[in-house]
Amino acid sequence: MMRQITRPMRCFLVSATALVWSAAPALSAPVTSGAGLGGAEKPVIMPAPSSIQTDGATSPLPKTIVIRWDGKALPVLVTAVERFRTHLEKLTGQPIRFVSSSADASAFTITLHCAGKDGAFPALDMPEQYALTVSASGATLNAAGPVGILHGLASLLQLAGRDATGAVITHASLNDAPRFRWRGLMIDVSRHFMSIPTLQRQIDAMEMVKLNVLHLHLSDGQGFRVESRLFPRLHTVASHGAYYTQKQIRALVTYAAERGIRVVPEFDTPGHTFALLEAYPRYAAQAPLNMEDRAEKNRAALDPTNPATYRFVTALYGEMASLFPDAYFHIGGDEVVAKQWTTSPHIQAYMQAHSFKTPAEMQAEFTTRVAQALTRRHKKVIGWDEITAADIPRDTVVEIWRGAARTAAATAAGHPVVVSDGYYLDRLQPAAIPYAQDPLGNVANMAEAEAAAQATGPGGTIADKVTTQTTPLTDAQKGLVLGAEAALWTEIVTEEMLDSRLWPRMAALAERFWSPASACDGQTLYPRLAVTQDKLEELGLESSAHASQRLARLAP
Ligand code: CP6
Repeated sequence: MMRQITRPMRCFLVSATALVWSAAPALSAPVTSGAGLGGAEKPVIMPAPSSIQTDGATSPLPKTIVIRWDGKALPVLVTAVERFRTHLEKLTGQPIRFVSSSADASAFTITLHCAGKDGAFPALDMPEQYALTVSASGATLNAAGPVGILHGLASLLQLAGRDATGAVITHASLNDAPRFRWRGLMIDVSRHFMSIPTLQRQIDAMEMVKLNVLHLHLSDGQGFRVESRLFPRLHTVASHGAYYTQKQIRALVTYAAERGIRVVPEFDTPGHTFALLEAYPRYAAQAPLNMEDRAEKNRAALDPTNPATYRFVTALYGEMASLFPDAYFHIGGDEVVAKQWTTSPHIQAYMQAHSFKTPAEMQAEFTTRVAQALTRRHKKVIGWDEITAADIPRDTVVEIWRGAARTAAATAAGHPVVVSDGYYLDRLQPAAIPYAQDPLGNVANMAEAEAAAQATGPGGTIADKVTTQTTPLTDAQKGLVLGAEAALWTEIVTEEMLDSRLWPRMAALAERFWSPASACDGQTLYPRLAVTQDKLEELGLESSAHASQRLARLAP
């Protein structure tokens, strides 16, 4: 584990890596930062590509590199290549100039070939595969679409680095494509607001590890976070002063799109609506709102019997649906507290009049009506798994969070699903635990996960901590699993903590969601995460070094 150290503040991280190594003597395959160890070891690319051939040999990376466009240079790719250049400068520690041609026939040349053209925004069905070859004379990157080029550039960056001789690049040949089309990260910006630069840093890191969905949980009991022109009290009152303007949202969506990332907005109803009801109390199931008990912030719910509630929700969703261009719109639907409805006389009477036997049946009516309004606006609807407690339209996407058995049930009923069960990163657990959890419900590489997690301390084995699918999914059910999402709930996570709470564990999940199950190597997970974290920090993620600088400023 001898890497070139150019900045003294990195020493701590390297020694932490060394500690992981000494704690896991069974690990035998050396892991390097991708370049600079005399050509003997495998480079680290996270997530692991579907296939890679490399002998570990490296070439010096010159300061002037020829970029050759084999086909049209789409604007999104021109900006991506400029971003790649600045990243390359950071990772190699030398200035780099890109030129379009060179008199020197032996100049290092990167040839880019993008077969397809881009839609305006990334989408679930965009082609993402790419093929990348790096040799002494240069690199060739072929992709079916622009996002494939972005993924190829992310891999190419991880093949670059520096050693005692200077900037180097590792020779390799990759063929790569994602296992799942939906590879997300959900951030709760209601409980703790996250500023735009903080979200941009997450998007930058997501691009590096080939995640493609940023799901923003934009409303909950603690705050409504988007400017609304139709219902301005949502940002003037329900935000408690912390919200994104529509202009900021548009810019953020564009920022993400340039990096191949979709933004899926969530506006949680009919539960988790305390903040919204502070602004518009007339839609509350229980009036007046209980302002005394802080637990009430997770309980207050909309009144589903009031026609005005539907007019409000569908108009608000309409406004937000046109602000966010993604085809998918998340309506929440989680954790409705039944008592909010069952202890209200007029709601009880409504349930009886409509023969709703349970609150869930009444919620299904709410979900169906809201979903129909969104369908008219050409949106596909997604909600948390509670929405399947009673019959709802079959094409409603279900986000699973309460156990793999619900993946089986929802797909058996014909719903597409996104799995976030097992992937809650606000929970403090070692990366190996969520990493061992497969989106299809079974545990991949259990033996390896066990070995990698030996240092997880007391409290049983990995097998105790992950949920296993008792009945394997059929092929038809597997086909309905669009992908998976890590979730970061922020009741106890502040903006200052966000980067360190999410990363590098998020990179482990990015691999779980992208790589073939067979390419997920639990044995080398921790050292590979350390290498990846170093690079993410060099590219701008807030590091422990930033945190200690902040602390140093606070010192007397
Ligand atoms: N907030 C909302 C939450 C959670 C959910 N919805 C949550 C529940 C249990 C755990 C973690 C998060 N904090 N709106 C459930 C989807 Cl363990």
